[in-house]
Amino acid sequence: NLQSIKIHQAIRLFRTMSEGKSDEKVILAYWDIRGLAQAARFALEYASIPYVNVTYACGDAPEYNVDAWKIPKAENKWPLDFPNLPYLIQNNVKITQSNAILRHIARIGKIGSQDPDMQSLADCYLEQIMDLRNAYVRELYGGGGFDSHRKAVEANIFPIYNRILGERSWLCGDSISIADFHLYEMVFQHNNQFSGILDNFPNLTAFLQRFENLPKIAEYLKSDRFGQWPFNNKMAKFGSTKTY
Ligand SMILES: N[C@@H](CCC(=O)N[C@@H](CS)C(=O)NCC(=O)O)C(=O)O
Repeated sequence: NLQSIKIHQAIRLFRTMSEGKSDEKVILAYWDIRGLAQAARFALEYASIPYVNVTYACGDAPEYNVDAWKIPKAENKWPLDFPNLPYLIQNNVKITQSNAILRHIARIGKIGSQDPDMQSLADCYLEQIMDLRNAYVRELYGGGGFDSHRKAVEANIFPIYNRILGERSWLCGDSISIADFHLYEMVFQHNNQFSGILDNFPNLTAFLQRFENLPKIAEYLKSDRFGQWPFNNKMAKFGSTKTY
């Protein structure tokens, strides 16, 4: 299964790519979890871009050994200017930063409106969703203040997305944008952890369904490429084992 391979196989593949012998276009690498990479995986699937999903595994408690990534990071064979996870390699494009990766996928896959005004709106939402993720991640890997996080999301964040998605099918209008891919992931995760959180937000429930019904996404969710990864890594306070 080319979708989930080990790093040494990926390096071999990359050499073949550089020699122009491979049809495989993109390497996307991350921990073997959904985390910061899942929106990019959805976007690659949606745009039918062939990709190889490289995963690194974190060791179990109490050590949480990260050598599987620390060692290749130190060797930096790709080479990346700022080695991190996720990273994306596509011939001469070697990038980190999950939002840069999403935008790259949107550009090469022509995802969403090509109008610059619309793309700027998508960028705005994408960063806003990243703020939500970062607030959530602070509790998941740190404070564990899930009650107050849930209350803040219910009071201040989901009402806004629920309103927007009552006015149009996707965040930016009739066509999906990269921001929708990350919003899906966040709404899905919150709905999984916080039972009933969508009760007052029917447009978010409909949005989850709409996303899952996209033919390419539906196909992916049923395929063996969909890894059924846990949401978070092993040291997280929630979602370090599969909960959906
Ligand atoms: N701002 C970066 C954050 C990347 C990041 O924090 N990656 C975490 C996993 S979520 C990691 O383990 N990075 C490996 C490292 O720091 O070497 C992004 O959006 O991609």
